[in-house]
Parts: sequence; structure tokens; C-alpha cells
Amino acid sequence: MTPNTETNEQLFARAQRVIPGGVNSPVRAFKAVGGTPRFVKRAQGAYFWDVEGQRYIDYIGSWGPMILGHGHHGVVQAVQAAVLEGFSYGAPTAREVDLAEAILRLVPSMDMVRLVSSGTEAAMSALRLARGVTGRHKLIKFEGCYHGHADALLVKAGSGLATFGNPTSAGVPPEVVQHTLVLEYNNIAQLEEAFALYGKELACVVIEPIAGNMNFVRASVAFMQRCRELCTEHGALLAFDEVMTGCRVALGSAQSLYAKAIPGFEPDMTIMGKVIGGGMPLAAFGAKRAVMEHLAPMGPVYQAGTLSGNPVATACGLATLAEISKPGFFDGLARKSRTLVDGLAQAAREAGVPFSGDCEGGMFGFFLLEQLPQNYAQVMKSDGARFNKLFHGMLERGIYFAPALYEAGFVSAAHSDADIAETIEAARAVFKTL
Ligand code: KE4
Repeated sequence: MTPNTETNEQLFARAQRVIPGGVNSPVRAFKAVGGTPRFVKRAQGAYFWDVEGQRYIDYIGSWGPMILGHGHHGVVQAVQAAVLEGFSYGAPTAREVDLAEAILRLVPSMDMVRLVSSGTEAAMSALRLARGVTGRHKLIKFEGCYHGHADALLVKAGSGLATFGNPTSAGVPPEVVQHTLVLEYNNIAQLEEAFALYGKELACVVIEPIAGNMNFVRASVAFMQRCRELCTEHGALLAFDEVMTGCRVALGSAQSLYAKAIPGFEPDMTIMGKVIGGGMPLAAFGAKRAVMEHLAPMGPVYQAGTLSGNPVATACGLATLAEISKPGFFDGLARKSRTLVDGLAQAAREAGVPFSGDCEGGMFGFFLLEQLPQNYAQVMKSDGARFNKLFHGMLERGIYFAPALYEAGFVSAAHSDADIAETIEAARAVFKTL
């Protein structure tokens, strides 16, 4: 590793002169946890090295995409071959069809899928499509769920229950979010109240089935069943935002887990990203043909993108999906996640630190709380200062957890049992300092 000439601090200072906050996505700035972000020089397998040559066991994995680990040989080869054929054409390619078919095989609730370049774009487009198909304007989202930064989805809960939301961001006019109802995750009574009040005006309910933007909160089966029933009853579309959970918590995504618990369960729309692009800018949204046929150029709902279905990104996604589809892939991933969460829980118990954790497939989360939270208000009862101390204690020991208590963690196939053991040992030392 040839040491970089600049330290993390020097790079951060230079970055802040030319990029707002020194980063191209806010969570990377360490504002929630304090301190100086680590500028990545390179990554390989379960690790990345910062510009000062420090190695970290990486539990972010680009916030989910790097399920194989960084620099997987087969994926690198596929991308290298694709690049030599061209970067982008703005014209259709066979590989987009191959990837669309691969996604539909993995998520059979969809008949058709449209490829885009980010989860935000996928969620924004899916919302427009739901509104175009139903002719309705209102939508329900849940506090603590994040669906990208499209205006209509940057909403926090209103004053009371089942009230329309207020913008979470400057620059979003109130009239843009006036149709967005923000409810409490896992709150069946509120859901029923909202449908009783607005059912026939609702275009869709959009939900993270396992809320990775609240760290790791599962929608209860009863709650999900009620979402499904009420959407069906009132003609609203149930949209699963699986940008994070898609092909990450299971090969069939989170919806395959709910289909095991609720016979015949299917969402009406699915929003995906991250893993299906393997780390390249690629996301997607899909539904049954009868819904997707409303999209341009077939129907009146406009949606477009210069780099949609990019030939290099589709090569990366296809190679990634091929690897994760191999027998036993998710069994191995789930075992590692479970070993990690159980080891962290044991280390916390030994140190007398309140801890609750959960995992599914290659995604995990934990809270410095005795009980696993069921909604955003409970998540935010976490001791932020204690979490930040934990984060930095682990960082100093070369373990890179999510730099915010409301973010999930990700294990890759490249994480070895030794990496997991090293992480637990580091936590054992850090919990004692909390
Ligand atoms: P992007 O526009 O960032 O590709 O995707 C937005 C999005 C949509 N839906 C869900 C469930 C998501 O988790 C995301 C993005 N996730 C965050 C992590 N919490 C990305 C990290 C970041 O914002 O830098």
C-alpha cells in the first residue's frame, strides 16, 4: 500500500471547500457520530483501506450493494469485458433484457421491470406510476422509512396521528407533501384509521418491509397482512421498497419471507436497487404487466433516463445476481450475520450494556436498548452518545460500522469467520468502555 500524501483530515478539509459538507451523500460526513470521515483509497473482499493505509473490516459495503465483498473476481471480469464494448449507448442492449429477466425470476410478483440509476429514481417513478394507474394522489409512508429524496417522500409525521406530513427538507413546498400521510410503522390501528378516512383517495402504501433506515425494524406479519388487506379492499397499490432488502435479506427479497408467513402474499409494486447493481448505479421498479403498461412509451405515465440500463452497470448486476443465486449462498451469509449479532449481544451482556440485535440474510442491526424497537419513536430512545462512543471505539480497532444509530449493517460473502471473531473481540473491549 503506497501511503497517500494527504491524511483523512487534510482530504476532508479540501473536500469541504468544493463539495457541500465534503461529501456527496450526507451520511458519509460522520455528522451523526462526529469525527473525521475515512477517505477510502481502495477496497478488496471484506475490507477497505483509507488514504492513511489503515485497514477496516467493512460492514457498510456501500450501504448494501457489495454483498459479494469488494472486487469479486467474476464481477470485475464481467465489468472489464463490458467496458471494452462501450460505456453507454442510449440505445437498448441484450444485457438489459437479461438483467430484467433475472430480476423477474427472483421476484415473481413482478411481470415487468424498468431499470433506472438510483433508488430515489426508482421510488419516485413507482410513486408517479401508482398515481397514474389509480388516478389518485394520496399515499401512505411510515415514519422512519426512507425511500430516497424525491420531494413527495421527504416527509416527517404531522402533528397528530394519521395527519398529513410536513417536509423534512427545506426546498420542498408544503403543497408537494400535502398528499403524503405519515403513519407509525407497525401501528395497525392508525393504518385502519387512515384507510377509513382516505381509503378511496389512496394511490399507494409504500413501505420498507424490514426498515433498514431505522437500523433494523421488521414489519410484523400482522401489520403487513393488514397493509395487504386494506390496499386490496380500497384499490390502493402496496409498494415494497426493497432497495435495501432486495436480494440482500433473501434471494427472493423480503417479500419472499412474508409470502412464507402469509400464504399468497405479494406486493403490487417492488422498488429495488443496491445489490441488483452490484455497486454500480442501477436500480429498478416493477409490477404486474397491467400496471407497468401505463409507463411511457406504452402508456401516459412518463419516466426516462439517459443512463437507465447502463451496459456496464447491467453487466455488474448480472454477474452479482449469478453469484448470489448459487446454492447455499444465503445460508452462509445468514450464518455469519447471526454469529456476529449473537457475539455482539454476548459481549454487551458481559459488559452490562443494554443491547438488542436482529439479522436476516446479509443484513443486520443492533440497538443499545434492551428490547428490539418496533417503530421510529422507540428507535430514537437509543442512547446516541453511547452509540457514538461504540462507533468510534470500533473504528479505532479497524471495524467500520454504520456511522449513525439509525442505519443497518451488512455482511458480505467475503467476511470470514475470523473477521467476525475479530469484530466480536473488538466489541468485547469497547462495550467495557461505554
Ligand atoms: P439511492 O437514491 O440512495 O440509491 O436510494 C434511496 C433509497 C431508497 N430506499 C431505501 C430503502 C434506501 O435504503 C435508499 C438509500 N439507502 C441509504 C442508506 N440508508 C443510502 C446511503 C446514502 O444515502 O448515502
